[in-house]
Formats: sequence, structure tokens, C-alpha cells
Amino acid sequence: MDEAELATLERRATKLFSGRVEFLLSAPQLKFLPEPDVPEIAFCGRSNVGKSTLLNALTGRKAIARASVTPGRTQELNFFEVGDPTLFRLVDMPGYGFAKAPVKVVERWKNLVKTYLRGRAVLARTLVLVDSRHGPKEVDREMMTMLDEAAVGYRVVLTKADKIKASELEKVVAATEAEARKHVAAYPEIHVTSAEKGMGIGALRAAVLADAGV
Ligand SMILES: Nc1nc2c(ncn2[C@@H]2O[C@H](COP(=O)(O)OP(=O)(O)O)[C@@H](O)[C@H]2O)c(=O)[nH]1
Ligand SMILES: [Mg+2]
Repeated sequence: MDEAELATLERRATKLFSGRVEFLLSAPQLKFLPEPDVPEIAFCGRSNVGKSTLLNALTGRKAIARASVTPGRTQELNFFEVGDPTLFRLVDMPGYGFAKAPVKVVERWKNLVKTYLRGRAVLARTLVLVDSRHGPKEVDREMMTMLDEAAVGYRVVLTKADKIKASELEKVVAATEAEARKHVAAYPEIHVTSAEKGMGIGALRAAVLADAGV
């Protein structure tokens, strides 16, 4: 795609996201998933990485997805519809890697997340969010490997880029790109974002649109 096409896609994406975006439902178990009738884009990442905040930034809304006060509280899959009529859905996944949850609870959401990611026919793309301040951690690598094995294509998205210095960001970007290259299902190019500053949001909107095939 050349620059002019990309700019057009970005404009179309911004227009679409400024239109109808609605919370559909929260699924605490697989039986509550909505009908698989439109493409879905899933947002994964460690608890507190900025999933809900990024979802809000993409849709240009302050609080359509609830940014969590207590890390690890959201253990449901939250579905948001985009477009009128609905063209695709965004899915805010439960965060992984929080220390305080009981083993049983962790097992339950691991199963829910795995089963969804492996078996959801309409899953068009997954975004794996990684905190710019930390880079990919062991739990991120585990998630990426699981997605590789499930042959689910994903984009790695660095969040909170405003929180570190440009020189440090450069290093984290390089390390994250190196990690992405090790994973067969990962896009080689990563996204660098800051919901706070609006950095990388337009490009990610365009990518989501392209991934959803609309
Ligand atoms: N400075 C800054 N803070 C962010 C950014 N994105 C998220 N946060 C903060 O990080 C915390 C966790 O965000 P949240 O969206 O709830 O994470 P989630 O658990 O992955 O859904 C919140 O306090 C957010 O305000 C960002 O781009 N920049
Ligand atoms: Mg959240």
C-alpha cells in the first residue's frame, strides 16, 4: 500500500470509528459469546498494559471500555460493535500475568482466552499489547507462542510510549521487533502507540480496518 492509499484508509478508519461504536456484551464464559457473524479483532496483553485505554483512544471515546482501577479485575471478554450496521467487533480480552489472582481463577480465564483465540472462526486479527517501559516479558512470549501454535495472526503494539525517553524507546522498539521476528504468526512491523498523546493511533485504526477486511 502506498502513502496516498494509507492516508485514505486512515481517513476512512477515523470516520468509521467516530460513528457508531457500542458495547455489546461481556462474556464470562464461552457460552455467552455473540453469534460469530462479523469479523472480530481481539486485544490481548498483560493486566494494566493499556488495553482498555487503547480501545478508548481508537474509538475516540473517553470510557467506552472501562480502564481498570484494580489490575486483573476484568475477567470477561468484552465485545464492542463498530459500524451501523455492525461491520466488525473489537474484543477487550482479560489481562494475563497478574500475580494476586488465585490459581483456579487464573486457570479459568486462561482456558476461556485460549479456547476463544484458538477456535473463533471470525477472529480476523489479534493485537498483542506490550508496555513500552518493559518490552516483551515471559508472559508476552508465552502468549505469542500460543498464538503461533494456533496460527492466529497478530500485531505487536507497544503502549504508553509517552512514558519513556525517545532513546530508550528506540531500544525497546528494536528488542520488540527482534522478538516479533522469532514468531511465525507475528507481523514483522510493530506499532508504537501512546493513547495519552494520540501517537500511532491513526495508523492502528487503519490497520484494524484492513485486518477486519472493511
Ligand atoms: N501515560 C500513559 N498512560 C496510559 C496509557 N495507556 C494506558 N495508560 C494508563 O495505564 C493504566 C492501565 O490502563 P488500562 O487501559 O486500564 O489497562 P488494561 O488493564 O490493559 O485494560 C491506566 O492508569 C491508564 O491510564 C498511555 O498511552 N500513556
Ligand atoms: Mg482493561
